[in-house]
Amino acid sequence: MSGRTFYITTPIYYVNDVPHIGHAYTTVACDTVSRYKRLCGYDVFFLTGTDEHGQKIEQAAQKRGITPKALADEVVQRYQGLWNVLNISNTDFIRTTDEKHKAAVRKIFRTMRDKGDIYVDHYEGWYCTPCETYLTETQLLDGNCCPSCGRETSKLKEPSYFFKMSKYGDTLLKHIEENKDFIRPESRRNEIISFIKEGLRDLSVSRVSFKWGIPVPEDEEHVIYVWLDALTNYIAALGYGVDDDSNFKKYWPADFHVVGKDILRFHTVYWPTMLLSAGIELPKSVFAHGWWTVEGQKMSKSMGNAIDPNWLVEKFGVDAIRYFLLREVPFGLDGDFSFKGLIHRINGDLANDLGNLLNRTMGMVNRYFDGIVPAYTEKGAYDEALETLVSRVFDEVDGHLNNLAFNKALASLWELVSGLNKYIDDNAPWALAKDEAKKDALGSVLYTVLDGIRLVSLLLYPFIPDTAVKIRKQLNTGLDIEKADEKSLKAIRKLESGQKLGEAEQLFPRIDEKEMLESLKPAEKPAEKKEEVVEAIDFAYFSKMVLKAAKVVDAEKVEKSDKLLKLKIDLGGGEVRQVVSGIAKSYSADDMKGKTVAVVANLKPAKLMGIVSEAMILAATVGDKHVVVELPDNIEAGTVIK
Ligand code: ME8
Repeated sequence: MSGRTFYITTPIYYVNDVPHIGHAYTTVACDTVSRYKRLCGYDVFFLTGTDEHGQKIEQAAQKRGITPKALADEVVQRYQGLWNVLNISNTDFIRTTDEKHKAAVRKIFRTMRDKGDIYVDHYEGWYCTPCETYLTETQLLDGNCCPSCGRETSKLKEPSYFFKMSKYGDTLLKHIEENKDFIRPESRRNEIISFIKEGLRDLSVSRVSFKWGIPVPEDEEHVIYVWLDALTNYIAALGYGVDDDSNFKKYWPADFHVVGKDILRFHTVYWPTMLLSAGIELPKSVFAHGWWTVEGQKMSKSMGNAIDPNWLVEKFGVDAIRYFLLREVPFGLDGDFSFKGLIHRINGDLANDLGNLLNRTMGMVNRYFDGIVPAYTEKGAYDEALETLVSRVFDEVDGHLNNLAFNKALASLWELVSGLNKYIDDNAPWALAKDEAKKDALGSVLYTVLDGIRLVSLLLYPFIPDTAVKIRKQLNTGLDIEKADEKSLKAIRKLESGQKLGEAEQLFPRIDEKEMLESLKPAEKPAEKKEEVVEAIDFAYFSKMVLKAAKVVDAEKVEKSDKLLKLKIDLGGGEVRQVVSGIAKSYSADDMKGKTVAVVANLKPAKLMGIVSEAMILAATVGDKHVVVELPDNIEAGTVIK
């Protein structure tokens, strides 16, 4: 070990969602750099983990009727299982419910407070009582309505600790301007610079409106704000805040925090100002990668199109998925996951270019040398050009990987794959084989290609480790990939001669595109099953609900809302009530007039966009479409439904 260290992190993922290819992308990318750095002799610490506190998780657990910790314990296994399936070589997996994490959060909070950077004030925000969520002004719909339930929110004030983030704006700006690599890619850097230049505000860093979190030291009424909690994972995993902080001394500052563009601001404004306050060195680089869509659509739980990577791996193999994610788009840009694109990459790059190179070479060594690796005895006319290519490709891959330019690194590596295929064509071993006098030349050519394949396998290893190992098995080399080091990495003619090749095995069988696309028809594609646990209620509970037939006597659209209709309903016995209903995308006011509908008649009145609603019309909901529950016209208004 050279003593050089390398520390890389993924975000810690929320446990109120299940892993999809977006999460897999970041983690596979970090794994690739980690493996490459280890190959170069670095002592690597690669961290991933889960973010388990906060109101959203508390609510998700509540919905399932389990504790937040039980929910986290369950979802964490999905992440850990997936990282296993994807061959992720992380050094540690941190959970924000780990004791060492909590200790680190308490320590950083105390350090910031001791510095005089934390004070008590009031947090003011828009609060949706049914959803129990604070919302920012920009999240509100139609004035001050909640984006998830449509109900009116109210302005609430609660006591909160604040972090004097504003104090560090200038220092941070200077740091960003002086350290070009601190925020990457460049376009994102400019975005953050503008944001800071607008002036930083102090940050509310505690909440009293929910309980699931780390209590503020010495004031347990408050829990620490989730982002302060979560960001601290990067030093907590190294032992900051516990007795043995040798890893913190050894690996910090991080070489890369790799994140999606969605959470760049937290990592390049909140986190560094926290560190400045706590007197801790800043990370060297935060890299924000782009966003994946699936077949052109945003991935989301509610759309049910978040593809389960486990299923993808089962269907296409782990290395095809790893390769596709890293090859398809530049790391800082957005990308689209399509099955067509995936199949093209598999058939083109992996089966054709790489697979054929290995197959045809193994075939010729079997044919002309009984499968024994020949010796290199004669320099050929094309050898020097190939040597130059090898050297260039190794240098380029190194440069690209140090900049997280995975797609460029793979494009360079494929130049070597193509270069080796061309080397075979130029030397035409099949012609040399016809002349016994050219046996040495033939052996040297095939040796050079086999050794070239060994070199390719070294650079493939960080990206698609299983395939690299399979290739080495077929070469039957005793050289250990993991024992390579930077200096000898690109050394040529290291492959042994005289050993028998291993069994030939096709690396990536070609996929019949039409057949595969056919087999992926909707039923099978979006694999993420939604698990809804429905709580059983007893009859007494049900009978508290009063359901009645009602006649719609009048209806009009609510101005400035594309979702709401305001209706007057007759509930029999001369009782007419006003109802606001979110069905305007499916029904016009005229459609509704005269209908006999089913309503919940004893719901507490609520205001929607400032208009009082005194009952609720029942409807079947499919996406944002509604079909109201209609009753035959001869059912009288006010008839009870049981
Ligand atoms: O934000 N395309 O967790 P999270 C690309 N807990 N990457 C995607 C993606 C997509 N469509 N969807 C998700 C959190 N990601 C916080 C982080 S860190 C201290 C706390 C990846 O579960 C991407 O890396 O919402 C993104 O930043 C991350 O998942 C968000 O994961």
